[in-house]
Amino acid sequence: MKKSALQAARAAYQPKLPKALKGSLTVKEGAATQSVADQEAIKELFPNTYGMPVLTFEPCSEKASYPAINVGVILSGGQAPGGHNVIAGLFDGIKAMNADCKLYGFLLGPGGLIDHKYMELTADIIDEYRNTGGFDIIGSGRTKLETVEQFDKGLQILNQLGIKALVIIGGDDSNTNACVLAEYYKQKNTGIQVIGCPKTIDGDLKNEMIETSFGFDTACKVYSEVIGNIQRDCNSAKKYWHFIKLMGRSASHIALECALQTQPNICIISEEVEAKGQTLNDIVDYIAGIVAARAADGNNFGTVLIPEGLIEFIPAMKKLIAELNDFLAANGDEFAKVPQNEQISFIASKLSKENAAIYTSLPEGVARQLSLDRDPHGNVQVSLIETEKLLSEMVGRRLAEMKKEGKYVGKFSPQHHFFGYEGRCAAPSNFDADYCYSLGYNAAMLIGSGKTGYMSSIRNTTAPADEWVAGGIPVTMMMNMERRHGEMKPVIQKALVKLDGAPFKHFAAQREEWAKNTCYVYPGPIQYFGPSSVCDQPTETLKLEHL
Ligand code: FBP
Repeated sequence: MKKSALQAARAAYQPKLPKALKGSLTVKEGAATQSVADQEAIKELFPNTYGMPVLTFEPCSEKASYPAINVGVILSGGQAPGGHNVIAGLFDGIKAMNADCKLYGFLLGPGGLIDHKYMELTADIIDEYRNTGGFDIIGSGRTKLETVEQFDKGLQILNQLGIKALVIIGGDDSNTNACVLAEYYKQKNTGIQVIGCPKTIDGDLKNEMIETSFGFDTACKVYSEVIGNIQRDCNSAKKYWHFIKLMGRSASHIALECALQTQPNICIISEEVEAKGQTLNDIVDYIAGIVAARAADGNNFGTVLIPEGLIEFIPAMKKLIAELNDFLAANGDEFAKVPQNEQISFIASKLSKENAAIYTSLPEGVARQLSLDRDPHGNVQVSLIETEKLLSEMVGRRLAEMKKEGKYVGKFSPQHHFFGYEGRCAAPSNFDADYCYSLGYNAAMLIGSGKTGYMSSIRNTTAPADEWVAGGIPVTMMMNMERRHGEMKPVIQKALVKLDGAPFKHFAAQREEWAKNTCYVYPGPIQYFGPSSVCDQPTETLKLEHL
């Protein structure tokens, strides 16, 4: 396969490891742990994996000997830069324990385990993928591993291949399911260990013990590069307002991080919208106010960052979507027979007065999206809603009203962008390359220490890699009970943007100035070679959280 010059040079990059993972190690066990909430309920559901201690690896001089075992690995959910390095680190880690260990990859996500689709990952294959973006080494998928039938099907192939440990690389849901699987395999005395690794560009799998999920660093740097480029274009022509939607299914970490890196005129944070109980009109008024103030200074241009999950955080929209979901689930067949040009009025006539008023105030395209695009569970696919267009259209209307009232003199020409897929498979930054390789190598050490139900954890990540702290966090420690599809379930708490956290506070303290003046920062592309001050910086979010 033809390689670019950068790919060829990057293949030779040796990711950095924390001190403890560079040679022989010993495990230090902390005190027994508790789940973050609902301790009794979680303990009852996880009698074999609850309360385990936090583990820290420390260097030691004694060389341990490990048996040759077979290990399986699964990539679960959305792609995130660095996944290949987790697998490379895992491979090198098990080979360092015993050269006869073997690694099997299950294909296209958890479905590969259930359907018995796999391949052996040999040194030649691994070498092709070191320090590359993407999940294409074995593919990924969104099948959820959650039923006993699936666990038993998985057990068949694990036994058949002699696999003694399974590493699941995924987000909060996949790691929750990894823990349920660990508990089940332990309870059945299968002798199979299950270890999780924290992945997602969304950055919402983090807590006291997991500082960041991998991929967030690279994805945000890619988006910030292009936002910076757009800002320079915008500041050169001075004629467009750019509405930029950024991925992040639920939490606004990506939008916030990109704002910290690029200093746009406006960045909406969904968590703040929800906390303040804002309506769509409040957001539109806020943006229109800034557009008008800049126009008064002669600046008819600017940038607006919008998190992908915004719609579901606007309390009134959330209620409308919930009523639409229920109505269409019960009356889908009847709705399908309504002619297209009557669909919007048909739905409006069936909604509560309050929701009908919001529904009919939406631009037609958005109202249509809300009623048509549903996922297999019958829910609106919020990521398909073009929030960037919805907002710019409503801001345009609001500015026209303001013009009539004499409150706005200017010209408003919007441009729209959605950045998501552009960053999910980028070549991992040095931070992600090192962090992922360490997470994978560390997962191998957790396996070698006989652990199950743990998440691979690398801490102290704002220090140089040599000083990173390697170890394991019991997954049950991060859990609480939440209602999912009408049932109470144990889940890892999703980390939303904290409004009292340092990254948001830093942003909030400066946003008025960024709105009025033009304070753009142009981060430029990720650098893989060069001075450490340019190549090895973690995200602003991590730096501010660990000041
Ligand atoms: P994960 O949580 O699985 O890592 O995926 C994150 C994400 O990239 C979101 O930002 C986005 O909303 C979603 O995946 C899109 O996924 P898909 O391409 O499968 O629709």
